Amino acid sequence: MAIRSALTKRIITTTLPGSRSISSWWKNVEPAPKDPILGVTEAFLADPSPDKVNVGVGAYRDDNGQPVVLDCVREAERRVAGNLNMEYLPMGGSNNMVEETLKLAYGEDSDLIKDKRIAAIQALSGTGACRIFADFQKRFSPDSQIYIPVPTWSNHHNIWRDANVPQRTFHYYHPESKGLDFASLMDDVKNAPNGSFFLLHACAHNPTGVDPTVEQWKEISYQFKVKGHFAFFDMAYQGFASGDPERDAKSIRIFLEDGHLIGCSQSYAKNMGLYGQRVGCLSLVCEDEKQAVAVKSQLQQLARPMYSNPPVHGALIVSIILGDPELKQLWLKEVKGMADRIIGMRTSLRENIEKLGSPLSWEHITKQIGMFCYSGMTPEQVDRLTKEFHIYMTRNGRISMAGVTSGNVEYLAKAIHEVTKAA
Ligand code: PLA
Repeated sequence: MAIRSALTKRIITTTLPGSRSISSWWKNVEPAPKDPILGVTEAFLADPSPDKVNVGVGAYRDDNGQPVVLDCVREAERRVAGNLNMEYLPMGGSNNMVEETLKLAYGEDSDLIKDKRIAAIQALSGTGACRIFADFQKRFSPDSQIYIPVPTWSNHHNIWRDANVPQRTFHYYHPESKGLDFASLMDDVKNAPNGSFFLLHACAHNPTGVDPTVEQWKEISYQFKVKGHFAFFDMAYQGFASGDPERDAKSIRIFLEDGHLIGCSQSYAKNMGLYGQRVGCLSLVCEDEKQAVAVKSQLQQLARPMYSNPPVHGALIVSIILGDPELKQLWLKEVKGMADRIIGMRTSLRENIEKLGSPLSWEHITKQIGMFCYSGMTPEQVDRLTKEFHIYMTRNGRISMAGVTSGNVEYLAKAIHEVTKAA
């Protein structure tokens, strides 16, 4: 034993001629900065306070603050139990799941689906779909850039950075009005070089909760047509904006009506509550079936060296739910239930802050939609909320309304009033 440890020590510290010291491989590695969203959950978990509230990550909770597994998912799991073999899925994932998923984005009776013009693969949830697209963009349009709204989901920047696609930004949010800066957005669309790539949030924009109106989407689509831009839709919250997935796909449908060849990332993390199952879909509309076959084969080739093929369990759950009309109805009801609870909490949070006599306007809490409220609080105010009240949220002032409950809304309102009343 003693001999062995002495030997190990020698191996670790010996430097052979011409080689580097064995112990020094990673000596230049500095700790990575904390993730602005998932880092909040880490800090929340480490806080022993019984009062703590997590409104950081966008994860739906019931009114008791508990994570939710939808009834339709429970039923699908019952049907899976014991019937699932553990074989690999194809590189492009479950064909059933992909087929059902495309119907949600492109429409039940979409000609694009019938004509097999959509290249689509199962992806590792929305993040994986965005990442495969970013890699595809780099590979097949190597000199292109991506235009990203200000602000956006923080991970969009990481995804396109790691895919080595240069990033540009376009105006989106107007801090004073706490609404859409439509005029500047349109200017940026017009001023971008013809044929630019744009990342658009299909609905329930994260973090602002501000979406263009139907009329504005039509104008955006028209201008994209004039400029020959490519629209990549990230649809991570289908159903969370209006409570109805069909209505929430309106932006995409407008672009399709105008004949755009769009790209789309879909995720079941939020609307089916399948967060950790990592199930989603990447799709690209092509000119014809032949092109779609080629594009799909290339998407699969991007997946193969990265993770080979996607996980099977979540895909099966989605296929079962969407493939059974009764379970699908149940799902739609449950999505609406989640969206409605969040809308109720918006009203309650606003009323509670106003009741305390806040000198500020909190109208935007109820005007904004989807999972988040972009409160307008400063990073310093958020820091105070965390330090003094054990309330955890991202430093950009984003409140995950999905974490607000009848039990914590009053406490949250008081704390927000406390840190903002002198502003
Ligand atoms: N796109 C947008 C706009 C998102 O907000 C998120 C998740 C995703 C994609 C990816 O989700 P998925 O990979 O789990 O399908 N945003 C969360 C979580 C909910 C996160 O940051 O990962 C958020 O709190 O912003």
